[in-house]
Amino acid sequence: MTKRIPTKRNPKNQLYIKTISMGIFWDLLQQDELDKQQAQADSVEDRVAILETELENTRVLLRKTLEALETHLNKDIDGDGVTG
Ligand SMILES: [Ca+2]
Repeated sequence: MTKRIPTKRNPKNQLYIKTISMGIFWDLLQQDELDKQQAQADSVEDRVAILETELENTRVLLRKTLEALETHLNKDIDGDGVTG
């Protein structure tokens, strides 16, 4: 049995997390669409262009996820001195 770790919760924080979660959900849907395009792309140029878009989207999604996690835990995870 795992022990639950208490986290600092407040309504404002929860709303923020909910909003960020929806953004992340849409980002994942967009990623799925890019995956389909990637599977259908014929030329190397097309594939590279799709991969570049995917990389940028992944970076944005990683940043949003990290910010949401830092806000939720109220902790600076990436060491930039800022929480959230
Ligand atoms: Ca940080």
